[in-house]
Amino acid sequence: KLGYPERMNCAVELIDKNVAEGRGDKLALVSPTERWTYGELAEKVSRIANVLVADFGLQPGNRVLLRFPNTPMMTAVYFAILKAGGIVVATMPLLRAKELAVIVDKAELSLAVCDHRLAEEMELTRDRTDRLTTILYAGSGDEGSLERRMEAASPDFAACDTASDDVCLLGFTSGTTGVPKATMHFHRDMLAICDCYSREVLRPQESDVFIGSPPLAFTFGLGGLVLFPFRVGATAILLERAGPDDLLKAIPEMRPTVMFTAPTAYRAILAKKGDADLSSLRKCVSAGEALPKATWDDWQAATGIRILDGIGATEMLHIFIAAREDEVRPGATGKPVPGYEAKVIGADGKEVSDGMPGRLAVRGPTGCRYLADDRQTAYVIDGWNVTGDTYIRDADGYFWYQARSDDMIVSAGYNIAGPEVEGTMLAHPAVAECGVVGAPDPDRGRIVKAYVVLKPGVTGDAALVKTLQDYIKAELAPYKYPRAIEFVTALPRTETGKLQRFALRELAAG
Ligand code: 3SK
Repeated sequence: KLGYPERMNCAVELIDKNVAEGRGDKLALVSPTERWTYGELAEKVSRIANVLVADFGLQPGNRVLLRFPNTPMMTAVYFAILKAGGIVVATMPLLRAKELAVIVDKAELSLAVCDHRLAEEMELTRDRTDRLTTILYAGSGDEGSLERRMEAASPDFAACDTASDDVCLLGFTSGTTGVPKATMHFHRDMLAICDCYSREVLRPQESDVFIGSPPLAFTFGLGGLVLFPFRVGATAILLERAGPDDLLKAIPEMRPTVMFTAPTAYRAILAKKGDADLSSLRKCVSAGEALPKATWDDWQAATGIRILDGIGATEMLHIFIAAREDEVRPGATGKPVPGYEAKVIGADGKEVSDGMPGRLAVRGPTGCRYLADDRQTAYVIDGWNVTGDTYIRDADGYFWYQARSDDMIVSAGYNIAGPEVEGTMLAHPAVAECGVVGAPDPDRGRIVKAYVVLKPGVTGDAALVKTLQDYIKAELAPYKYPRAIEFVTALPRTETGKLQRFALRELAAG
């Protein structure tokens, strides 16, 4: 039982409470150019809330578009909207006007707060939709900019008396299919992910310093880089650019202790690490995609750290299956996070036996509430969230990822999980990245096709194709080997780093 009060504003719980409990002088946010204590952050949040209400007429329940790279100012605006009872609609910084206009129309947004460096695409968005009437820019230094208005605003703001089940966040996901959906989350959900996944599995301390790559617009990043540290009064490092090279530079300099990133980044960091000092890290979390055992092993060999894998979804807000450090079973995602239940179901909706593959269904304190979307009834069935992932649960209760349910390849009657072939391929010394999909085939219906990015200096020729095929046949049941292998320079990925298998499938279909 999480037992949150009926009336509660998560901005008070996550920001003001730190000040009230004596952490006003403790560092909350660090970036390459800024260092804000909890006291400074709380004051900025209140000033911005005053600007939004007094200058822009923000009312409780109004939605606000947020366009920023990961910065302290983005965090302050985020919590200001929440403190004023508004609803945040944060978007990936790289989105284009065409994509933004879809979000603006779907969420019926009239007000945006935007980093001035993203102004060009923001203005193009305004040209595409009549809804968006007001854009407040931050960082421009102009007369009407957010910072100039903050100077004139009061540092005190009484938090809106929200209900704990008032919506505070609309999380947009285009998933791996490309058609955007908005998921609604409550004030209490923001705390629930801290008090379930973070408190029970990650177990951070006040002395921890968090770092990572996911954008705050992606709820993986929001939880890992803001909510989890703030819930325990820890410190978060925010990097606007957080690719492998940026992390490799920042970690030795800034000495973080907890890192959130995705499997691709772990592999890239290992490939480029050299003698970089990563010794400050004590916990590393991976999500966003299945973590192949080969990546887990390589990271442990290089750093001594046992990566905490997890599966989350924008629909669930954060991670719902994971394993504590002392319970990790490499290659398995883990067990349901305390507070959540999970099961594996067959096509008839009934639970399948342990060891059998089926669709993952999960329920807990957070869950899917799509905004005006027919797909709600397919996602939530009898109170269970059916996430679209195929899993096997073993006799010890560990959940083993197989594939996205639509990524299973049926070839000559065999069911083959593309990610299993990918994970095995990645353990080959010539392979840097790999994506496996079904390609149409007149005889077998589909064949397994692998798109492979090679490590620098390796030549992709017919001999290597044969070597890789023989290698897979030796490692996995031979019917799973990729009958077609194509060498490519990069794989198509979503902005959150997930492999876009639908794009590979289209490519494979010709
Ligand atoms: O979508 C995901 O992969 C995810 C993972 C962890 C936490 C949150 C999310 C949305």
